Amino acid sequence: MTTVEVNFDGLIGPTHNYAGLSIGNLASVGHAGVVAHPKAAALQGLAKMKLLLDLGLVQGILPPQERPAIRRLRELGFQGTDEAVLERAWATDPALVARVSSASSMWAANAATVCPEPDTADGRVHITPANLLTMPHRAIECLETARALAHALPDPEYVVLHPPLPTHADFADEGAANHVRLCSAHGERGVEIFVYGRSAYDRTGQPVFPARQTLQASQAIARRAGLEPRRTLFVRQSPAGIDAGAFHADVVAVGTESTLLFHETAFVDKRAVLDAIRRAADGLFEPELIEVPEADVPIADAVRSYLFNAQLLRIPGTEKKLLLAPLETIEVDSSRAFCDRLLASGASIGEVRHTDLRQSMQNGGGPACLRLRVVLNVAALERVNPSLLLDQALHARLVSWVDRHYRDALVPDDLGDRALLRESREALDELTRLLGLGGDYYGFQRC
Ligand code: SUG
Repeated sequence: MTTVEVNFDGLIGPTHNYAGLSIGNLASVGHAGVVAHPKAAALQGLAKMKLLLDLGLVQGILPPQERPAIRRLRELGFQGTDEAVLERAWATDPALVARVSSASSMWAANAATVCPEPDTADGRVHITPANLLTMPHRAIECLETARALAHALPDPEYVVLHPPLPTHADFADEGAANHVRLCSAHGERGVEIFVYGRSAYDRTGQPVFPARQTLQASQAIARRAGLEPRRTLFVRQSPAGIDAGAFHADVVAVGTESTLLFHETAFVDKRAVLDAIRRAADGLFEPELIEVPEADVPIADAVRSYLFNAQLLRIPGTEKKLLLAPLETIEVDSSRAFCDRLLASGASIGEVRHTDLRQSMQNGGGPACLRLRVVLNVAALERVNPSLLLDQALHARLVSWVDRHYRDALVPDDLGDRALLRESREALDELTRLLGLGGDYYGFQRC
């Protein structure tokens, strides 16, 4: 039976801005206060989705979340009409308003962890929405994420949607950005690699920047899915990498099928990790482990270029894999030179293409951050909500929707503007019709 990878990309929301919210994410902090271009951002995201669609892949969409999240401001004691709540919060605590206004749900690699059906105990896809509790602006995402996933993948016969993990720092979870699955082909049993930044039980050697994924969270996700222990690995991301700005594992490693492309500094005790991968794959497939040495691409360049935050894709009808990398990969000399050598090396990666995602990149989100990979067999794919699968007509409608509703420019000082609240709601209200989400999808529609 054919099994495919469906990429659900987060549609970039109308409040996209640079508020410098993510300590440890160098791009986010470095662009704090810069003028953002929400319309350009959303169009860049849609262009990437269309590129994959044109290449013959199945492309899904996750809607943006309701921002500003007035609900959160009310939980924190602000009262009155929605406009008054926003204005009062803005007058007393603009930093809080920035935290409830981020369009951060665009980075769908942090939406959830997906364990595909060939690996799970009951033969269903298991999904755990990420609690994202390390960053306050992201911790408000998970309930609406769960709602979006339930709309996209509504059939429990094929997909088990777990609740997010408990809301405690011991179980801090950032989703698929810290999870790689290797296999011979998507439909075959694979090896699932969970990369964590810290253990809740061991404070030694922790990075200065936040380690957002715990070992305990990763273990719980694997347990829920009933993954086979000998095919499941828990490996620690190097604290030095986190302190160099690799705030998620997908900033230093990317994998698909039997190929893992990783930076020399990605993991603690690299040799043991590579041995463990080979052992876990034994009898299933021969892993292709492509290491990028620090001497070739220094970690600082890897973080600047987001070489590893590429999408590694199998395009139907082609023999070799495609690496879809951000434009910045060409602009950083060492990454560009590495890609040239990679293509000449005889590895299974036969093409590198580049995509312009500058608006997202300036907040630390490359091609891989913007998508949640969901591996589905034919029967499960038939049960996906078709309204959330991109085709050319929907792409054209979404481009027109962005053109009509999004601002060209936005700075954090605009976030207290009641007009932005109104415009965002008008946009999202229309979107629920475009995506068939129903007239009560967003909280503001239910009031
Ligand atoms: O969580 N940036 C996101 C970027 C997430 C990238 N995802 C992956 N690597 N998978 C984050 O740090 C910045 C928002 C701001 O500063 O306004 C932000 O949230």
